[in-house]
Amino acid sequence: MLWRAGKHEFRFPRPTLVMGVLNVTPDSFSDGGKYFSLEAALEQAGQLIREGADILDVGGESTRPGATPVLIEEEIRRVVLIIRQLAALVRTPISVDTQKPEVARAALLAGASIVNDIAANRTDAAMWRVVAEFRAGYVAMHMQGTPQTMQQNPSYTDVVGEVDAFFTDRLARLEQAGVRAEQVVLDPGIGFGKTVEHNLQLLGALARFGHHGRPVLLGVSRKAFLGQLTGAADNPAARLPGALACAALAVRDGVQLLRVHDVRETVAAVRVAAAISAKRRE
Ligand code: HH2
Repeated sequence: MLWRAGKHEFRFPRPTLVMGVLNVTPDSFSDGGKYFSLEAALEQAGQLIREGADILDVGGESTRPGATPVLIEEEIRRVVLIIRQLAALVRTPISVDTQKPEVARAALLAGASIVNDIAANRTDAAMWRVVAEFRAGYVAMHMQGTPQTMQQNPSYTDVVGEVDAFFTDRLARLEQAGVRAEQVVLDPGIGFGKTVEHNLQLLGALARFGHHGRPVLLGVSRKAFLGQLTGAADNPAARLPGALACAALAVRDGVQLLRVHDVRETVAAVRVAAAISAKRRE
């Protein structure tokens, strides 16, 4: 399986790709404000790369439940400078975590190769035309509702079946908009319009999403459901052991990308899980 993302190409099977999160926001739920200045963001990017990140995911708008939306110009201002600098300094592929086609375009022009779209449940194709034009990689994430409404009353008849059907539908729509399947990565969107039970059902069914023939990305890092399961409810950083358990099981289930804040620890967990998976007997 091949994933094309601008000038980058990833061939699978290969070791799980670790996408390091670089939030240049004042209000992200887990690290808000820490990397808001250009200097701090560049320093953190270097750290993530040294720890083994394969991709850097730069985000200028928090997606936490109830977060305040950011204006286009402000989001562009937050992400473009850092992406331009990073693209000049490092070879690591850069992804932009945005819901806005205008921001995606500006980021791709600045040197990003991947658009990470938590709002792939969109109805209009403007974002997809940008992705098609730049031949960028595209992460199509499932979300029920919007970040403002998603946790109010998430409800599904069959969460796994509905997310799976969403992937089928998005691949078809993306193709209509000129985005090739080989550009696309699928993400079940853990915590985006989902209860703890929905998240667990999806995490238990990750292997099922492989039939689309596309890489699957998982983002569980520091998320609230881990706190609810382990009692680390008030401290996102204390959710790491839970996230590492998910990472190991995801590797076993064939997930190709992990989006994480704690790169060094995830790289180590992935390495052990992969070594065991390679010896598995069915
Ligand atoms: N989760 C978050 C943000 N972007 N993108 C994808 N594809 N998958 C995810 O699971 C995902 C994502 C939320 O985490 P974080 O970036 O730490 O927080 P915030 O949105 O508050 O900046």
